Amino acid sequence: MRNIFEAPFIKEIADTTANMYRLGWNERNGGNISMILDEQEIENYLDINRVIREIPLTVAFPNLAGKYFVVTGTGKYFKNIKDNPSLNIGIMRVSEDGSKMNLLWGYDDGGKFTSEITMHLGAHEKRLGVDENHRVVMHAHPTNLISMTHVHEIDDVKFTKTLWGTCTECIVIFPDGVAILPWMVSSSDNLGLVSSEKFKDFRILVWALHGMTVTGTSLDEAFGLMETVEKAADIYMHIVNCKVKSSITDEMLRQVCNDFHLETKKGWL
Ligand code: 2HA
Ligand code: ZN
Repeated sequence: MRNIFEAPFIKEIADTTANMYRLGWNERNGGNISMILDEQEIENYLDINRVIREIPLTVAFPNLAGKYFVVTGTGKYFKNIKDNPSLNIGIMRVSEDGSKMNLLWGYDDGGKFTSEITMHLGAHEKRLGVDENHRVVMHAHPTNLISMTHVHEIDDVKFTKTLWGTCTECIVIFPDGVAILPWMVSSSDNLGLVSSEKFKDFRILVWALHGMTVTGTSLDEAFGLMETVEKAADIYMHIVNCKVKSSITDEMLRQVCNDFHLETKKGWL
């Protein structure tokens, strides 16, 4: 067996979470990440037949049975993952009936997966339905994005168009737009299930007065979506109370879409 602490997927999660912490997106235990792993990717590093513990889920996901995930732990701090990955993250396989997670590695202190697990597994299920290369769900609390939800209308089209309007690259990075949900109690199955529905059509979901969840085929891709949305929200918060003299119009957005061959949602432009 190879040393799992040197596995590329552990190193990548550790580096990404440290970076997110450094950017101020993941205070205390804020935020969570889950990533699909291939069996071939992990069997060099751990015995996939040795289940340490079974951890029940509150919502079953039979469509994900047999899939492997690395998931950040509930109550754990992103800033601590790099120095102690096996305490702060876990590797699991979804049980045959989809009602449990079989722990194969990690959560050394008896811990378990993030409190947002229903949203994570629901998002994985829905994104896999539209993109077989989908792998990552990433949730964080970026300051400008949360600030924006205090002062902006909570509406998918209006919120997306404000973000697209802040700087020209936005529509290039997320032509499929941003979904936004009004405030709801966090870490609940209800929020998880309502959120999952949004991931049928979107890679980016904002929770008003809470934060943002993004999905992607890699940690880099998900991170890139998050930093682009947060950058746009930062610009918005800088200009919202200024006398604006120049803006990106729908016609300009249409020109970008033509030149870059981008598809946005029907009727949004
Ligand atoms: O993990 O971010 O949404 C703590 C949270 C809950
Ligand atoms: Zn959160």
